[in-house]
This record gives sequence, structure tokens and C-alpha cells, in this order.
Amino acid sequence: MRKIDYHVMKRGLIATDNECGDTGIVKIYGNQCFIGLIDALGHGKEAFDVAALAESYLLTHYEQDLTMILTGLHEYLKGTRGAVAAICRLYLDTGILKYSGVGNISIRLFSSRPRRLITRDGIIGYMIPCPTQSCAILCPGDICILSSDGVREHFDLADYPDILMGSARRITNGFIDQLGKKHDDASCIALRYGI
Ligand SMILES: [Mn+2]
Repeated sequence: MRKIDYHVMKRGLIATDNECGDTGIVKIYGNQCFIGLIDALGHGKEAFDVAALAESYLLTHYEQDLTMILTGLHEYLKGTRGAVAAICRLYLDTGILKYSGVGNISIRLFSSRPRRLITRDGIIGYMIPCPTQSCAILCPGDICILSSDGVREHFDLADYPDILMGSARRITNGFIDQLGKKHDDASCIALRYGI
């Protein structure tokens, strides 16, 4: 089983711990690793409350099939302002990464063939398409980054030559610090596979 280095970082628009509408979790169990990043609509206390609800749902259902988790989360968040989320399951022995998501959480792989993993449009708790699951494969050394729309997505790696270097903690810090937008909550999960 290959090792991973990961880190979850969030920064609220309003600088108090209980007012960030973004949240993320990583759970390792057996030879699998579940990763989830949530951005509740808007920001402040109301968004925080929805993000906390979503996080509690993921923490109790992360072993389920990904599409089942999104369907269940959608039901669970009905009546709230809603959220967007991306969830992944990484198989630590093979590098297989299954992923699914609704709304604009970005999932990117930095590897020999950097690419963006596409998820579907919608708002969890309000309206979602029938969730689907896709698959990618990580090779040792590859880095997977999940980020909310509070983190600038379009940038040239040549302008940030160090941003993928060092520990997962350092990488998340770089994404939030150097690419974080000033007018939204920002969050990022970095995972380096096979260290
Ligand atoms: Mn946002």
C-alpha cells in the first residue's frame, strides 16, 4: 500500500472559525482514502451551518458508493441554501481515483499529463443531475488538488514555480495564499500520492 501526504486548509472571508462556508475532510480506512470538499452557497454564519451539516453527513457516510453519497447529501441539505461538493475515493494500493461532484469545486491532477477532472453542474440541496462517477489513475508522485471557487483556477504554473513543491501542507498554503480570492471563502485539499 502506497503512502500519501495530504492536508486540508480553509480560510473564511470573515476571519472567524465558525463563519467559513467551505469545509473539507479526508478519511483513511483500510486501503482507501475518502476526500470531500464542500462550499456552501454564500458565506458567513448561514453558510457555515450548511457546511457543518454537509460535513457531518460525509463523516457518517463516506464508506458508501460516491453517487449514493451525493444523492443522500442532496436529500439531507434540502431546505437549506445548498452547497456544491466534490468527493473522491483513492485506492491506495492501485492509485485508482474515483470521483464525483456537483457544482464548481475544481479537481485537478498534476502529473505527467496535468488535467482537470470534470464534474457536473447543479446545487446540492436544490437541484442536481443524476450523479455519475468517473475514474482516473494516480501514479507515484502525482498530486491531486481540490479547491473551491474562492481559489483562482486559471494560472500559469510558470508564474508559480514553487507552488507544487514540498509538503501537502505547504502546497495548500500556497494555493490559498497566492491564488485565494479576496471576496469569498477559500479552501483547498492537496494530496500527494505514493511518497
Ligand atoms: Mn465559494
